Amino acid sequence: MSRLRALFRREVTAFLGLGSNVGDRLANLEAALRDLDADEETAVEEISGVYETEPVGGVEQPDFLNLVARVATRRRPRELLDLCHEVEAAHGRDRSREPRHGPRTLDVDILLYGDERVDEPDLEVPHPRLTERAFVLVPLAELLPPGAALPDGRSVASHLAGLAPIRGVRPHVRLAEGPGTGAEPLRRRPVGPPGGAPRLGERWEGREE
Ligand code: GSY
Repeated sequence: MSRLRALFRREVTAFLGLGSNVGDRLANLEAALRDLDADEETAVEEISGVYETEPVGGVEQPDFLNLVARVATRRRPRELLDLCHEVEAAHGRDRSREPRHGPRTLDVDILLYGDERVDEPDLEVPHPRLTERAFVLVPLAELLPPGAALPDGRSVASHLAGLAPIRGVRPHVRLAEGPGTGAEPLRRRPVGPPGGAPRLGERWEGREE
C-alpha cells in the first residue's frame, strides 16, 4: 500500500488467535508475533498469556500452544487475512497439503476486526467458531475490559460460563519480551484516543509517526 493511501486509512483494533502444535511451538508463536509486528500497517499492541490446550476436533494430534494478540492495523480485513497467511507460510504452514483440523506449525486467525462483520466464503469475521472455543475465549478474556460485549451482544464471561466446565486449557507461560509484552519500546506511538487503550470496536483516525 502506498504511504499516501495508508495515511488516509483508519486504524482498527483487531484480535488475532495464534496457535501451534508442531515443532518448537513457543518459538513459532514468538516468531509470528515478530512478523506481524514488522508489517508496516500493523502493530501488535498486547498479547495474552500462552495456554497449553487440548486439540479440538480433527485427528489425534499433540496439544497446542495458543494465545490471542490485540493489534492495531490499517489493513482492511482481506489484507489482514493475507498477512496472516503470509506469516503462516513463512513458518512452514502449507494449507494445500495439510488435513483439515490437523496439526500445524502455525495458525493465525482473525477473531474480531473492530465491530465489522465480513461474510465471504473464505473470510468470516467475527470468527464463526469464536464463541465455541475455550482455547480462544480464555486468552481473549484477558485482553478485553471486564464485561465487554462481543459483537453478538454477550460478554466473553457469559460465553465461557456456557462452556463450563472448561477443561484442557492450562496457563503455560507469559512471554516477557517481544511485541505486545510492553517490554520493548513501542515501534509506533499509541494511536488511540488520550486516556487509554482502544476498546473493542472503537475506531479512531490514524496518525503518522
Ligand atoms: O483453529 C486453530 C487451530 N486449531 C486448534 C488450536 O489452535 N487449539 C486447539 N486446542 N485445538 C485446535 N484445533 C484446531 S483446528
